[in-house]
Amino acid sequence: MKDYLFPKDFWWGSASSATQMEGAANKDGKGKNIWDHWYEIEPNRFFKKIGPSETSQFYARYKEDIALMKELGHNSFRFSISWSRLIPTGEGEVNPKAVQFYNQVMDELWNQGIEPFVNLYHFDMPFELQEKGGWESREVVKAYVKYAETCFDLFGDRVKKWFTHNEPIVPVENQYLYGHHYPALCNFQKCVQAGFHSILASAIAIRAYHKRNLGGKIGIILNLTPSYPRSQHPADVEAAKIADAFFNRSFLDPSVKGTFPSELVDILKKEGFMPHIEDGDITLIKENTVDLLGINYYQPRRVKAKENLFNPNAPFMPERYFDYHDMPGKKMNPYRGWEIYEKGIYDILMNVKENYGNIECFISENGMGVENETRFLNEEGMIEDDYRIEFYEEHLKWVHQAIKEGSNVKGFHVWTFIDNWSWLNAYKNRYGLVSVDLDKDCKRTVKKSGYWFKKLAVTGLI
Ligand code: BGP
Repeated sequence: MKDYLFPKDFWWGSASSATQMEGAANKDGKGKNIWDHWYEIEPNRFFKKIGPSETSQFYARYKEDIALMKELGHNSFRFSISWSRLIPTGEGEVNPKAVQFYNQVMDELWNQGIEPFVNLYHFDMPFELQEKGGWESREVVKAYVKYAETCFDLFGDRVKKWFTHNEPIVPVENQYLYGHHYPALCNFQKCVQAGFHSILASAIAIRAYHKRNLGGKIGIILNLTPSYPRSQHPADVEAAKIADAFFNRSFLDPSVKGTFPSELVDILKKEGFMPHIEDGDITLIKENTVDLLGINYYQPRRVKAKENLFNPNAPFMPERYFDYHDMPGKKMNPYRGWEIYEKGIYDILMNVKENYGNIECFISENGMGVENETRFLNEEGMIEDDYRIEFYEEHLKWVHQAIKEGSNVKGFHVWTFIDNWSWLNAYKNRYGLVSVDLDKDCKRTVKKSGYWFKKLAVTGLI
C-alpha cells in the first residue's frame, strides 16, 4: 500500500467550466455566448436537445456545492469565469452581478479552505465577438486581453493560480475543421489563424499578469494526447511525429518554450497556410511563457502511415499526413468512444520532464463519462461507480510512478465534481463524483467514487 502514497501538499480537487455547470445562462445580465446562440438556432445538435441554459445550477447552489467539495476532501477547485457573464457583449461594460457572483464563489471557496484555480477561456466565445470573427480576428485578441486584465484586477487578490485557456486547440479544431462547435466551418486557413491568435492572446495575458506582480502564477491547460505509432516502421513513426506536432506541440511548444515546432511550420509553409503574423508577435510569444502547466488527459492517439493517396482537391486536413490506427484489443470506454490507456499519463509527464524543463505541472482533468449510471444505483440510492474508481486508481498509479522518477507534477483534478452538461453530449455521459438528478430539480447525491475520492484526498493513499 505504501507504494502509492502521494506527497502531503498534493493538489486534490476537480475541474469544471462555467457553461457546463453554472446554468442561469439568461439570468442577471449574462450575455449570449456561441453555445446559447447555437442552441437557439440548431437545438438538434445537442443530445436530447438539452441546451446550455439550465446546466447543473451552480450559479444558484454554489454554497451547497462548495460545502460538499469540502466534505469530499477538495483542497483546490478549478472553474472558469464566463466571459459573457462578466462582460455581456465581450467588450465594454462589466456586469456587476457577475462580479458579485464570482466574488462570492471565491470567498466561499477560501472560507472552506479550498483554493480557487481560475481559467479564463473554456470554449465560450461571447456571441458578438464570434460575429466579428472570433479567434480569427485580431480585434478579439484585444478584447480577450482586456477581459483577462479585468479579471486580474477584480480577483487577483484572491486567485493565485490563473490559466489563460482550457484546451485551446479544441475550439479551434472544432470550430474550423471538424464541425463540432459553432460556426462549424471547414477551413484550415482560418483554423491556423485562430490557433495563432489564441496563442498570442495567451502570451499577452501572461505579460499583463506578470506586470501586475500579484504574487501568483499563470499557466495554460492543454489536452495532451500522446501519439503512438502502429509500429516502429519509419513511415509509422514519422506519421506519429507529425500528428504530435499538429495536436500537441502546436500549443505546448509556444506555451512552455515560446517557440513553434519546425515540423509544423515546414508543413504550413509547404502547404501555403502560414497565418498572418505582425511585427513583434513572435518575440512576444517567446518572452511570455507559462509558469505552470495543466494537463488534461483522457485518451492516447494511435497513428499509422497513410494507406491511400489523399484527394488533392479536398479541403486540407491534418489527416493528409497520417491515418488513425484502430489498434486491435484496445481497452475502451464505449460510452464516450475513447480508448483507455493509463500509461499515457506517465508518458506525458516524462515527456514534460525530459523535453520541457520539468516545468511545474498538474493533472488538470482526467475522468470517465458513462451513460445511464442509474443502472448502478444501490438500495440506499447511491450510484456504485466502481469502474470510475478503478479508472482513477490505474491512472494515479502511473502518476505516482512519474513522481518517483522526478516529475514535477503537483496535483490531480478529476473531471468533474458534479455531473454536468457536455458540449455536444449534454447529459448523456456522466462524469461526476456527485450525481445530478435532472428529474428532481438537480438533486445532488454523492456517488461511491465521491467517498473514494475523499479518502484518497485525506490520506494521500491509494
Ligand atoms: C474536456 C473538456 C471538458 C469536458 C471533458 C469531457 O476536453 O475540457 O470541458 O467536457 O473534456 O468531454 P465530453 O464532455 O465531451 O465528454
